This record gives sequence, C-alpha cells and structure tokens, in this order.
Amino acid sequence: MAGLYKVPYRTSLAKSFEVGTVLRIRGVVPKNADRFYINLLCSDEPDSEIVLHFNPRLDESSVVFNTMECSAWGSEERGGSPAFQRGEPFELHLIAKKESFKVVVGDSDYHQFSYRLPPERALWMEVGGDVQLELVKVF
Ligand code: 9QG
Repeated sequence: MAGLYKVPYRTSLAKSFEVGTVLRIRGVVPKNADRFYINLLCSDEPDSEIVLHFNPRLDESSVVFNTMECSAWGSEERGGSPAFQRGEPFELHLIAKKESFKVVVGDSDYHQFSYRLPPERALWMEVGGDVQLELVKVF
C-alpha cells in the first residue's frame, strides 16, 4: 500500500540541520522490505556528500550508519538490537545534538552517531528504498 509521501522523497530543508534540529519520521516497513534509508545531504546534486546515511536493513536485522565524502562511503557503524520490523509501523526522531546525531526509535534511545561532517552542512533530506512514508517533519 502506498504511503502519504511518494518514495523516493527528497526535499530541501527550510534551514540547515544545525544543532537543535529534530527530524521526525513516521512510516511503515512493508512486509517484503529489504532496506530503506534516510539521507541528510549537502546538496541536490547526484554526487552530494551525505552527512548522515541511516539505513535500516531488514535483510540483515541491523541498521547501518555512514557518511559519504568525496563520493566514497566511510566506515559503517551499526546500531544495536533490531529496531525495525517487516510489516510494522515505526516512528523515529533524528536529533542534532552537540557532538552527534541522536536517534530515537519509538520511545527508546537507539544510537548516537558522532559527527564526521558538521550537521549544518545538511541542506536536503531524502527517504528511499522499501518504506511506506506517512509523516516527515523538521523542527
Ligand atoms: O554497501 O553500504 C552504506 O555503507 C553499501 C550499500 C549502500 C549503502 C552503504 O550498497 O546502499 O547502504 O546508495 C546506496 O547505494 C545505498 C542505498 C556496501
């Protein structure tokens, strides 16, 4: 079933993702999902650097965090216990803290991803892959 937002969903941010910014996303993981991603991007160009690549992998029961600088992926960091499940709705918050992105899934702190690129370099965001997207809010 389609979500309220057409995926891939890409939008420019009203202001840069500086410390204090919160991104709230609600969606549903389709029953046959393998992977989806949320990218915070420096630009709308195809070779944009990626300040945060947040990549739930149902096919690996884990979540990969990474950056892309100069068209190359950095080293992958993985979150702990599986936070997403096929066929289940989810809500997550990506919060720009002083030194890291804090990711909260549902009511639980899930992971802190220390900055490799300054968060305020993120001016665009994109959600893609196997996900039904119901709500995107930046505040
Ligand atoms: O696999 O890992 C994150 O480290 C790559 C994936 C890639 C990222 C990357 O193929 O997939 O998750 O843009 C891409 O190709 C994304 C969706 C070593």
